[in-house]
Amino acid sequence: MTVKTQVTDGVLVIVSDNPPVNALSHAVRSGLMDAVTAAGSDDAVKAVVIAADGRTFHAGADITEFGKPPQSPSLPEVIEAIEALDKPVVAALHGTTLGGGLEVALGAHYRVAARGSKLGLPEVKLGLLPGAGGTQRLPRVVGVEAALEMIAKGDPISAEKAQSLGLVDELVEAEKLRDAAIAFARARIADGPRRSGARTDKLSADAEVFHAFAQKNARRFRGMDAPQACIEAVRAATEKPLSEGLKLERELFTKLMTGDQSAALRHLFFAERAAAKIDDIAKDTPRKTVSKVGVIGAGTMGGGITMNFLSAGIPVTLVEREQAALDRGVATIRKNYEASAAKGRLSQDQVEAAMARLTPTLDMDALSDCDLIIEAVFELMRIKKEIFSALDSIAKDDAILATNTSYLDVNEIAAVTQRPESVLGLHFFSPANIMKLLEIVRGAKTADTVLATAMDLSRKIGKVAVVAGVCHGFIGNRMLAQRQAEANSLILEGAKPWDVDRVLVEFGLPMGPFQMADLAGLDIGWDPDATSSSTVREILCEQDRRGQKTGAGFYDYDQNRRGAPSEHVERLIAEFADKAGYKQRAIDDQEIRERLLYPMVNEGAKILDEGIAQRASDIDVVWVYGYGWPTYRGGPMFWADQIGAKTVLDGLEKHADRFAQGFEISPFLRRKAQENAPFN
Ligand code: T1G
Repeated sequence: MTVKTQVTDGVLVIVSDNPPVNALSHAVRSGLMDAVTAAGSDDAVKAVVIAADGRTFHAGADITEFGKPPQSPSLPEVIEAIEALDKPVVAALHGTTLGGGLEVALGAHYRVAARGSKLGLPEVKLGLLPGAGGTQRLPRVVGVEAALEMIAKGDPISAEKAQSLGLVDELVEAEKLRDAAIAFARARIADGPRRSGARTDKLSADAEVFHAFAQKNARRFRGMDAPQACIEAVRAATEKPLSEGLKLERELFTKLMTGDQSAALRHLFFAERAAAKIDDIAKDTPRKTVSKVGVIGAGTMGGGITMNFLSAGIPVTLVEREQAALDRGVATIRKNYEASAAKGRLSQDQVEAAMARLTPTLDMDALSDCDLIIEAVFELMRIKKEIFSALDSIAKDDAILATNTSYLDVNEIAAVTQRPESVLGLHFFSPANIMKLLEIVRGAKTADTVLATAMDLSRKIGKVAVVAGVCHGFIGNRMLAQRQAEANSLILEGAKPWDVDRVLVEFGLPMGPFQMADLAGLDIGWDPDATSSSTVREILCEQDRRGQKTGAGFYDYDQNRRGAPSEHVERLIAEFADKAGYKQRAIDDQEIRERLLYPMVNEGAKILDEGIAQRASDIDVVWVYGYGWPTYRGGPMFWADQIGAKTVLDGLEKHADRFAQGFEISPFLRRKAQENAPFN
């Protein structure tokens, strides 16, 4: 029984129990509707409490029901019945009251919440808007500006904040919630219902508020349909009566629900959760305890990696070869923490607590009591092998040994140890303390317990982890290399670097390959002693145009590091191309887009075919969390499914004579095209 009821001294307590998150499935909606209807006609019932068992009050509509034929009662019907009841209804909120769950609570007349619980309307993160009255009732309760923030951004707020906004009437300790809600309901019998929908006292707002809000968040909302619809719906609450506002909300909701963007964002919701599952190892595979971590290398990556563990409460021993480098690394870690504190994201006590967990040392032997040791040194195989063979005699027997390599062969590194089963790759992305993605690289001999432990640990440090097999560049960088190769060819054939970048930015990526190269520095991997003007990039470095840091690279930069197209670079490329035998031509945006993105999809198909990635949605998670692929396009493989594998194949065949020597179309892609079948 998903919804149970019990009457206690005139108070009907309705309790849902639909694990894991009390999603408002058809069964729950029916149970709620039956209970509320019964309450209406039962004179013994003087008041109602709506509550839930398990870890949370309703965390929203059941997303797995989306796209399927609607089943009655709908959530708006249930909420209307709750609001219309002529007896006070109190919602008892714990855990994460989200989406349709908060809309149910807004349909209720009063809300009692557990301290430390959260409330929010995250529908916009699914490419939707609250579709069961949230856009009309929330502004009536918390005011227009607070409602805009909650609805158009979708971030949850604390119960404490909700009380300060008037959204929650009483805060209690979690263990006292149910009783407190019943007492609250009993005390409101005389007052009767207080309907959110009927309130107008908080609805006055200057029309400029909406324009200013959209302007202020333009960068964040770029390319997305849902935030604009959210703003329009909240505006309607200030201009229309409730019934008309609800009607517009429904229209906007239905339009978004049937759109590509919401399909992409819902795909990512489940893709992110699927990525955590490792298909071929048992769910109950034993996990190792990781209570102390070692990091070798205090550079940009080592420092960022270290912060993840310190912030998660795990002590870290940080090893460097020279004192100066060690001091620099520790100072950068403290500077990053201080910066977060300055922004109010951390208290000074939290900064000091994190720094107190850090043990900097020049002594590798200090790693002998670490449960996990992560090597984050220069990307040279020789150096990595030296470190791992040394670690083999230093690390304790059951320690996990990990390399942060971005490209190199993890099996070759593991082979220099007597314990390859304890070795894997943990490929963090820069800045490692911020980027959510973690590629967990599974070696040929990596033990299941080591893999399962790494996956659990990634959640603990706030990462979204994806398992990748061993190949050059794993999942993300291997596909990126295809795009980069085409970008370099396109500029020799006549496309301008700034046009190539513009096409990808218009597609939704934060920046293009040449802007990215200038940001990272064109001299990564460049050897001034061996340079020979063999590529455009080498020539730029030889001319000290090494990117933003030298004020010039592919672009010319002003003092605010704003880039502008460079006539000098345009001439330089044309001369280089001419010498290399290229006959430059005009290249349109469509060709640029197809030649940058289709080879990525093709490489993704190879990665799937080789079993380097467990599933296509993992590739999508890698690109969204590691490379800024626009969330509303779902990821490269989901995007390929939306346009069709046949379209990608036709595009690759159309440009085949342009691709680099040795470029091959994936047989797996051909099969998908022939079968007109999706990757996901
Ligand atoms: N529907 C169906 N399944 C859900 C679900 C939902 N709303 N939320 C979670 N799950 C599944 C999830 O797939 C996973 O399954 C398991 O529950 C545990 O989730 C009309 C239209 C609540 C904060 O967007 O943000 O209401 O992988 O691993 O980290 O306006 O889940 O185990 O098989 O994420 O503790 C709005 C979505 C819906 C909230 C818990 N609500 N959920 O996080 O566990 S739209 C949301 C979350 C809506 C109305 C509209 C999180 C969580 P499995 P988990 P967690």
